[in-house]
Amino acid sequence: MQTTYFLFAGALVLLHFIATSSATIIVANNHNNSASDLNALLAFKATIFDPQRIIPTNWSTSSSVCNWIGITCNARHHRVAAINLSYMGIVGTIPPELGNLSFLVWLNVRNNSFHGHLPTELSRLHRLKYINLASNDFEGEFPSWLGCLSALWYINFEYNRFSGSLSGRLSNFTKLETIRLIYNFFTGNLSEEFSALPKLTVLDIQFNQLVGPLPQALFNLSSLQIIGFTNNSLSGYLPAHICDYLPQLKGLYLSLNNFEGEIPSGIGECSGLQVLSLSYNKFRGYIPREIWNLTTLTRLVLGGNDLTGEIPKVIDNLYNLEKLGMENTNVTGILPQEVGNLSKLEVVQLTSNRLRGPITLKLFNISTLQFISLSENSFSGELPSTSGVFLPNLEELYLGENTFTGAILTSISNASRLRVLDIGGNHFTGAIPHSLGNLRLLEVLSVTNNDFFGDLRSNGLSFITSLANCKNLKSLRITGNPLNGFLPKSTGNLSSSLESFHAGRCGIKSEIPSSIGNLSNLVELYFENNSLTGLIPATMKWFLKLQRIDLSDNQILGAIPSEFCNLLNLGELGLGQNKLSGMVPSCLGNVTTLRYVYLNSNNLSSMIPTSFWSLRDILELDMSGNCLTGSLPAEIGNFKALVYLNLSNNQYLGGIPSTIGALQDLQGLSLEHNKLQGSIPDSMKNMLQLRHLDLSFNHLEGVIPNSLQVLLDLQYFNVSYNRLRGPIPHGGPFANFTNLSFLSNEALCGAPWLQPCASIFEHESRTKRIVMVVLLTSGSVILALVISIFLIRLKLRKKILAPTQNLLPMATFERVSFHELRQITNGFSESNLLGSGSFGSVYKGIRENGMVWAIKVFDLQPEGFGARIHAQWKP
Ligand SMILES: *[C@@H]1O[C@H](CO)[C@@H](O)[C@H](O)[C@H]1NC(C)=O
Ligand SMILES: *[C@@H]1O[C@H](CO)[C@@H](O)[C@H](O)[C@H]1NC(C)=O
Ligand SMILES: *[C@@H]1O[C@H](CO)[C@@H](O)[C@H](O)[C@H]1NC(C)=O
Ligand SMILES: *[C@@H]1O[C@H](CO)[C@@H](O)[C@H](O)[C@H]1NC(C)=O
Ligand SMILES: *[C@@H]1O[C@H](CO)[C@@H](O)[C@H](O)[C@H]1NC(C)=O
Ligand SMILES: *[C@@H]1O[C@H](CO)[C@@H](O)[C@H](O)[C@H]1NC(C)=O
Ligand SMILES: *[C@@H]1O[C@H](CO)[C@@H](O)[C@H](O)[C@H]1NC(C)=O
Ligand SMILES: *[C@@H]1O[C@H](CO)[C@@H](O)[C@H](O)[C@H]1NC(C)=O
Ligand SMILES: *[C@@H]1O[C@H](CO)[C@@H](O)[C@H](O)[C@H]1NC(C)=O
Ligand SMILES: CC(=O)N[C@H]1CO[C@H](CO)[C@@H](O)[C@@H]1O
Repeated sequence: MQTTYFLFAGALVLLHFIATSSATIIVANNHNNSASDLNALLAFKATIFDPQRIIPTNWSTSSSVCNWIGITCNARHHRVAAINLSYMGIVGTIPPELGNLSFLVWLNVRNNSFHGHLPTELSRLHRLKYINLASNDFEGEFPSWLGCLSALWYINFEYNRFSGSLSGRLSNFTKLETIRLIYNFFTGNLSEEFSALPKLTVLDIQFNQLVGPLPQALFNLSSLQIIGFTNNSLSGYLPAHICDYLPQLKGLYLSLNNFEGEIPSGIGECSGLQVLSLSYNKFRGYIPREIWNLTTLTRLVLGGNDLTGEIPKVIDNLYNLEKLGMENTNVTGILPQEVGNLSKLEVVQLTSNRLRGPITLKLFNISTLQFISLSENSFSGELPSTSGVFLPNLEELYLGENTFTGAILTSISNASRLRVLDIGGNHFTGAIPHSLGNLRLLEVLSVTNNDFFGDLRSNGLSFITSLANCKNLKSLRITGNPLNGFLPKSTGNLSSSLESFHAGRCGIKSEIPSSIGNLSNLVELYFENNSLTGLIPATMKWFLKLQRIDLSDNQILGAIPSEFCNLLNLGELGLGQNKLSGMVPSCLGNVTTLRYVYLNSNNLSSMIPTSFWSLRDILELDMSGNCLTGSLPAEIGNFKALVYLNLSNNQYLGGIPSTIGALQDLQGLSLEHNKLQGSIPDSMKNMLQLRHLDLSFNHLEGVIPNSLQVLLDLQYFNVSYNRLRGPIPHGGPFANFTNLSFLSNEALCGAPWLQPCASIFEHESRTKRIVMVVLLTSGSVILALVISIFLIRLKLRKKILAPTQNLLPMATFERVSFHELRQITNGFSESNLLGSGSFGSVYKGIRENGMVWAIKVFDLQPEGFGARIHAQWKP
């Protein structure tokens, strides 16, 4: 970037400095003090670890410090004037003794591993003109004493870990020309900076964490050539007359901040501006017309703002332009053919705008172009027939997501440096030309979602053979074209560097050739939604880097090959909707990387091997629509990360294990159309993320646990066609479920469309309980005991015990139904539990009239019933 400015021949400048400083030494220093230089450098040597072992031997007291490597003395007085230890891989700190090098002019330790804080003793280096600490691990604040070093001309602290505020610290450098603080952690705002910097030329504080507006004083520093604040969090407006006092400005780098308002038209006064980089801010409004008069511009970078207007014909004023970056700016209109006059253009980035119309032939005549992206616009028409002919330097061409039509012209293969060709999401048609194979450097080819077509006779996939010439091909994407052909054997001759192969929805009607196993660097293979037949080739065992494979929705036969168990990077296995049969291979339990497994709608049979349930990190598992049998093992609770589980439409037997409640991230559970028995586990109340629960068409019995009312995210619930009984919960999500959720069960009750529950009330509780109700007034403990009801379901069934007279010290009775008690305690949920003891538990319930009740529930064995009551409640 701007580093090209001020690239002086370092050594020459150094000599110049040393020479000028030695001239002043004679006056300043009339006694020989080189002993202190030696001490200082020995102290420095002691803090340094030099992995190349140069300094420990070279910095020897047997020779003068002036002969030490990296040390330069001034000629007349043999005092240390310069230290240059750059690029030596040194680890160490700067010792305070270095402040004794009173004749030091030049300090360069660039690109080492120095760390720690800068000692304040360095403030004694009054002759220091140049300090370069770039690319180390220094930390601490920007030293306030640096302002005392009035001779400083150059400061470079970039790529360190300096932090804190710069406030008030960038002033009084009357000779400073360059300050580079890129890539540190400076924070705070700049409100008081920038006074007394009459010579400042380069101010570069890109990639820090500064906030607030740019201070006005900055725009008065008339020698400034470079202003760099890319990637901070600066905000506010740019001054209208931004350039009036910056006649020398060459580079304005303000991208990736929060600046707002309009881009000031005063920018047109910066007549020497070469780089204008304002992208990814919050600028709005029109692009000022004055910008198009900045004939010196080489880079115009405005992307990621919400700008209005069109790209004008006068863009060809900018005849020095090398980069035009206007992606995501919401500009409209057509791309004027004058763009084609910009004969130095290298990068045209216009992704994601509202540009339309055909693209001008002249764009394809700019031989300097390296990068073109017109993706995500509304460009249309056919590509000019000479596309590519005059683009010898083009490396990346993105035309995706437009409405281009016509064929890909063979002339494109003249763009012989092309590495990326992405024309996906258009209406290109015809055959995919074999001439693409001439693009020997091609790395990415995407033609997805077009109208390229073919048939079996011509084989629409035959171009694959020619792509064998592209030895660097990493990504081949042809998904979504009616190619209607077959995968040639030569598929295996594609570059072994191929990582990504997408050929879904292409109408492929063949087996997968076993030669595909040659593509040993594949990371993703997507062949979904074709008419693939035959077996999955065993050669896939060579895909040791494979992470995702999707062969779903084909007509693949045979067993799931155990070769998949070798693929220890596999995360996604999609084999659904095929004709696979046999067992799920038990070795699959070794592929612990699996996250997404879709084996649905095949003819898989037998049980899921137990080893499979050890895959603890699975997120989605769909084995629905097979002939799987056996019972759901308790280990299902191991799948703690599971978000989606579908085992519906199989032959599962037995109960739903209560461990299923451990799947606390599960959002979708489909177990419908099996032969599951037993009750719905109460533990399901812990599956708080659940949105979809389908248990229909099984043989489930018992009640719907009232505790499921806590599943507030539940949007779909279906327990139809089971043998459930008892009341349907009212609360939580159940308020929204209709009869369609509960069709055809044995004895459900309580919902508006069903019988009331009273008549079958005594059936409902399977636990044996006695319930006492204790009235609480707020703030007090138990004041009065008002025992209303005991509901006990004993072995002597169907008998509701009458309240036992001798247990009642006072007599204000109120009858409350068990149902209401359960409702006001949220089904005796844990959140309503006030306490529990040997006797049982006390729950809090709030009735409709606002009264708070404490409800005591005794855990009773039928035998001990009488005795326990007396023990507890004898007055
Ligand atoms: C400093 O040292 C580096 C690496 O040895 C060298 O490339 C560079 O020219 C030196 N600079 C000066 C000014 O001597
Ligand atoms: C130290 O290195 C310098 C420069 O390479 C060389 O001239 C000098 O002889 C070396 N001194 C010793 C003691 O190795
Ligand atoms: C200073 O002392 C050093 C060594 O002690 C000697 O080499 C040098 O010539 C002396 N310089 C002056 C100016 O006396
Ligand atoms: C050099 O610096 C150290 C530490 O800053 C100090 O103690 C010492 O007196 C100074 N002078 C000499 C001649 O070493
Ligand atoms: C800068 O110089 C002015 C005038 O000499 C002085 O008042 C001010 O304190 C100095 N600021 C700093 C930060 O040194
Ligand atoms: C651009 O420059 C031309 C020629 O110097 C001048 O006529 C025109 O007014 C300028 N346009 C703007 C917007 O400054
Ligand atoms: C683009 O501009 C149109 C009309 O000027 C406006 O309605 C739309 O919100 C803008 N889009 C964005 C993403 O700013
Ligand atoms: C899993 O891998 C281990 C060691 O790699 C092997 O011994 C074991 O048989 C494998 N398990 C299955 C089920 O294949
Ligand atoms: C019932 O459905 C409505 C509308 O879909 C929704 O806003 C509301 O939150 C739902 N209630 C419950 C308890 O899920
Ligand atoms: C330009 C240069 O040599 N940079 C090096 C700086 O040091 C790091 C290691 O700390 C190297 O990776 C860079 O190549």
